[in-house]
Amino acid sequence: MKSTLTLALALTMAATCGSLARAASIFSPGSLTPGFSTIDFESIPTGTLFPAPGTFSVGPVTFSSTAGQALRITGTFAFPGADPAGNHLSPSSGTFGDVHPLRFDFASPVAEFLVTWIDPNFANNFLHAYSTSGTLLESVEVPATGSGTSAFAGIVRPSQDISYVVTQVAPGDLYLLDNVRYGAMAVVPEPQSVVLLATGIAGMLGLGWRRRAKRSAKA
Ligand SMILES: [Ca+2]
Ligand SMILES: [Ca+2]
Repeated sequence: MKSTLTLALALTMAATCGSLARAASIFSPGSLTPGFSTIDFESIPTGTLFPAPGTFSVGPVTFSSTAGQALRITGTFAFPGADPAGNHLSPSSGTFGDVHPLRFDFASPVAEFLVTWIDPNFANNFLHAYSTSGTLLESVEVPATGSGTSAFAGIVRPSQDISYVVTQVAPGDLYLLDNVRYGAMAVVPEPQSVVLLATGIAGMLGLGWRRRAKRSAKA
């Protein structure tokens, strides 16, 4: 019985260790699971202002200002580096003096996301991922690629536990967001490992049943 328990434990570990490595910062769309969704803000006319408290939804994602300020869709910048194109989300009413943190909520928790952060001049720009209960799960720092550029930043998790994301802005750094990519697919455990694990458990249960049956036959 001990050996079958060891086998089951080994199978469980084999099934989960690959996915634990997924809890990580990512800096490229290629690191997302294929089939992810993208919000590119192209369906909202340039110049649209969402007045204070600044909240709106695109599909299952709700964007809001953590400071209760206005949000605006602009089409001003097309910086190289990542992939900004067309419209993007400005965390301000349009005057560059009131840039503030943004929050985006997923209607149901996701396992991974990636954004295009436009104009990261300085270090200390972050994206913080939170659970449904408001626990900080993980943070990623946006690469400071410099004025007039854009950079990718995101997080992949071993399970679908990211409920919302909040930006942290480096003091004095203006920024915009575009191409909010997100995926609900968590690859834990891999299908092959599930089959192996199920086979191991079934075998263990069968062995236990046969032993009990033998014992009761002897008694
Ligand atoms: Ca866009
Ligand atoms: Ca900037």
